[in-house]
This record gives sequence, C-alpha cells and structure tokens, in this order.
Amino acid sequence: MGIVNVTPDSFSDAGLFLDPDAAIEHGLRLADEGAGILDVGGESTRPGAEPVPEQEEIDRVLPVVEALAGAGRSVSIDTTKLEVARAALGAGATLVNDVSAFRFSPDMAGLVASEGVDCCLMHMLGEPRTMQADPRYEDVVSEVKAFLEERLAFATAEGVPEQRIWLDPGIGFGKTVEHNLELLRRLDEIVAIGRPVVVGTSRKSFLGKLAGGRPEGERLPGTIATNVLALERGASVFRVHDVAPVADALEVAAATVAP
Ligand code: PMM
Repeated sequence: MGIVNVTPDSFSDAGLFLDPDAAIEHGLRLADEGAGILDVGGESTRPGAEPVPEQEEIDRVLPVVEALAGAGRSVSIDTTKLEVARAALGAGATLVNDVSAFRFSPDMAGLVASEGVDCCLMHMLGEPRTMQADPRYEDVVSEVKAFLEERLAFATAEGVPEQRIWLDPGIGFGKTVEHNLELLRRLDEIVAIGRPVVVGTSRKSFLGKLAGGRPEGERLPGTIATNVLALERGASVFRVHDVAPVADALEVAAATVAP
C-alpha cells in the first residue's frame, strides 16, 4: 500500500503533493514501483493535528482518487468522514481506510456495506489531537486486540461481510516507543484474530528515536526492518511511503518465510 498524502501538514511528505497533478504523478509512480493499492488521504493524522473541514478534504482528495482509479489503479481512501468516503467511493475508490475504525462516523459501516467495498479498521487511543499525551495501557497488545475484535463485531453487525475487513494495530497512534515495539513483537496475537493485518510503520517517529534521533527522511532502514519482521509475524499489507525499496525487501523476506 503506497501512501499518497494530499495534505499540507502530514508528518512526512507535508505539502509535497498538495497540488493534484503532483499527487497523481506520485501515486502512479508508487503503483509502478509495486504498490497494489494507493492510499489517498486529505487530512493529516499526525499527533496534535487539527481536523480539516469536510468540503476541503473532499476537494483535496477527489481529483486524485478520480485520476488514479480512472488509470486503473486500486485506490483506498484514508478518511474518518462519511461524506469524504462517499465521494471517494463514487470516484472509484474500493477500500475505506478509517483510522478511527468507524468510531468518528459510525454510519461509515453502512456505507461500506451498501457499496460492497473493503475497509481497514485501525486502533487509535482517543483522537489525533490528544493521543500522544501520556498514552497508558495495562497490556497494550491485549487491549488493542480487544478493541479490534469489538470493532470487527460492530462492522459485521452493521452488514459488512467479515471477509471485507482488514485490521491494523495503529502503530504510533496513542503509543509510546515501547508500546509500538510490543505490538510489533507480538503481532502474531493480532494476526490470530483471523483477518488480514495492515501495518504502518513507515518513517514514524519511534524509528527515529530508536536510531539516534534520525529525521523522517533517514528512517528507511528502520521502515524496512519493521516491515520485514511484520511480514514474518503474519502481516499482509504494508503501508509505506518508499514503495520500491520496501517491496524489494519484502519480496526477498517472503522468499525466506516457510510457504
Ligand atoms: N498511519 C497514518 C495514516 N493512516 N492508516 C493505517 N491503516 N495505518 C497507519 O499506520 C496509518 C494510516 C499516518 O501516517 P502518514 O501521515 O504518513 O499518512
């Protein structure tokens, strides 16, 4: 899954692809590099980010979704807002990536069900504005697992077929460095829920902290290491900025995992 952020303030790529043509070109390049899905987002979810008005988010993502889907690429829409998802699905997106797991817009579940598309439900502690303010868990893995099981039950009760649902532990979303590491270490417990698991470690700050304070642009080695280990522990979707090098690493890693 290649990241196409059409935002002025994402923690990485901020403002680089705010112009639709630049975002479209970037998305096509990521697809050529091996991304099976292009994840288009118009609202930053970095810690402390303020929400973007609905119409502004639609204006940012719609031309990009339309062009990428029109060019035959698989597109997911990274949003927590019902109307943004509806517009993107109308423009050809086939997956809703909701970092709130349908908590912010519960009607999103019905939309996904009636449109017959896939969705990714992610764990986040609270909301982006406050999630990194002293996050605490008794046992981060069991709590994230219980949350994802509850959201899976909610989505299926709203009519989304289970086989359309992917789950994501939400690396960096209300988690300390140690919480992120514990989730990656025990990823098999999330995989045991029985749905495809998505991981998003790409360029995130815990990688910088673990490697002597590296800035975003120097976190590719950490991104590769964590994605390779996540593959070995059963993850099946890897949300990344740097598709070509991660795809290479995953191909080699996959060849070493028992079939
Ligand atoms: N991370 C970000 C945004 N969306 N979606 C999923 N499913 N998983 C993630 O880990 C995730 C996400 C934040 O990263 P970005 O600002 O680079 O998009």
